[in-house]
Amino acid sequence: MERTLVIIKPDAVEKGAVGKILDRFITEGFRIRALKMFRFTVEQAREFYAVHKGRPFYNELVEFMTSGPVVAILLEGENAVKRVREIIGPTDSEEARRVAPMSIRALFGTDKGKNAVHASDSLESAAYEIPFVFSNLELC
Ligand code: RTP
Ligand code: MG
Repeated sequence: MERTLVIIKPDAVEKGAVGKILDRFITEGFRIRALKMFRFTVEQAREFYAVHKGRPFYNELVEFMTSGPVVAILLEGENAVKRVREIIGPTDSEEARRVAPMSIRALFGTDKGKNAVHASDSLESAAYEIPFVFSNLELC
């Protein structure tokens, strides 16, 4: 069993897509082990996405991720990291609509920046991101 972190980004929360996205992961067979809504501070978003420091889109990404509330979900399942990345689709929502039309980013994202969801891209990222967002007491 693997655990991975999904964050429903401000664009998808604003659109009212939280329920549909949660339902998709449950239907795909994952167990929800933790769940909460919060709003990142600029400092927290910079740290969460520290791996992208120096990239041209970094400031825009931090601005977007702090623009409204997000919903974080800790998912558990077999091969969860890879399977969740497949279910969310490519980073660019427009590309997702071409190559993976049933993916979450195809269905709920707008473009390369506003792409509805984040998901850990490796076990190593998940090990950084899960305790960043959830404390021990919040895990079920
Ligand atoms: P994420 O970390 O959010 O799950 O997304 P990802 O792995 O598919 O993509 P990554 O390369 O890690 O990029 C992180 C987020 O930065 C924004 N981005 N904007 N304007 C751009 O060229 C650009 N490139 C990336 C997206 O919000 C992306 O999800
Ligand atoms: Mg990433």
